Amino acid sequence: MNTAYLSLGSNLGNRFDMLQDAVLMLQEQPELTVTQVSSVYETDPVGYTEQATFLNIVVEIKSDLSAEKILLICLETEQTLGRIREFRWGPRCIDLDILLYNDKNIVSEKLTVPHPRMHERGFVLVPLMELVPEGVHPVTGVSLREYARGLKEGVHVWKTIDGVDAFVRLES
Ligand code: A4P
Ligand code: MG
Repeated sequence: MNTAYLSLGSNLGNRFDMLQDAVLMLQEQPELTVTQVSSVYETDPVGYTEQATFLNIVVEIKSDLSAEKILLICLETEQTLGRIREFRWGPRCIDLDILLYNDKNIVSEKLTVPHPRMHERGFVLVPLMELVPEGVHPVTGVSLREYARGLKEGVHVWKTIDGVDAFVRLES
C-alpha cells in the first residue's frame, strides 16, 4: 500500500464546492482511499498575483496504484470538474497536484515527485504540515517546518475540518 499527498486548489466559481467535489470523486475511485484531509485555507495567489484568492487543501490517500495512475486520476478529475487551462499559474476552478508518493523521487516527462515547487509554497506546506507535522522532504532531507519558516505569503484557515467524512458532508 502506498501513501500519497495531493494538493488541491481552486480560485474560480464556488471554490469550496470544487474542492468537495474533487474529494468525492477521489473517494469514488475503487482502488484509492482518502484517509486524511487538512483544514481549508484561504491563500494569496502565488506566481501570477493579479487573480482571486485560492482555497487550498491537502489530502492523504492510500492506494496500490502507481504514481502515474494517480496522476491520471487527478487529470481526469480536473477535466470532469470543467477546468479550462488558460495559462500557466492562472486562475483555475480546480487543480490537483501530487506532492509526495511514499518517499519516492520520480522524474519523468509527465511527472515530477516530490512536486518541484512544494517546498517554497505556503499554500502547500501549511496544510501538509497539519497532516504530517514531522514531515521531511524525501530528497533534500529538510523538514517541512524548516521550509515553512520565513514564508511570508498569506495563508489563513478558512474552515477547520474534522476528518474526511465531516469534510464531504459540509454545506458550502
Ligand atoms: N506534472 C508533473 N509533475 C506533476 C505533479 N507532481 N503533480 C505535469 C501533478 N502534475 C504534474 O499541470 C501540467 C502538467 O504537469 C500535468 O499534465 C502533469 O503531466 P497543470 O496543472 O496543467 O499546470 P499548472 O498547474 O498550470 O502549472 P503548474 O506548474 O503545475 O502550476 P502549479 O505549480 O501547480 O501552480 N496560488 C495559490 N495561493 N494556490 C494555488 O493552488 N496554484 C498555482 C498552480 C499557482 N498559484 C497558486 C496555486
Ligand atoms: Mg497542476
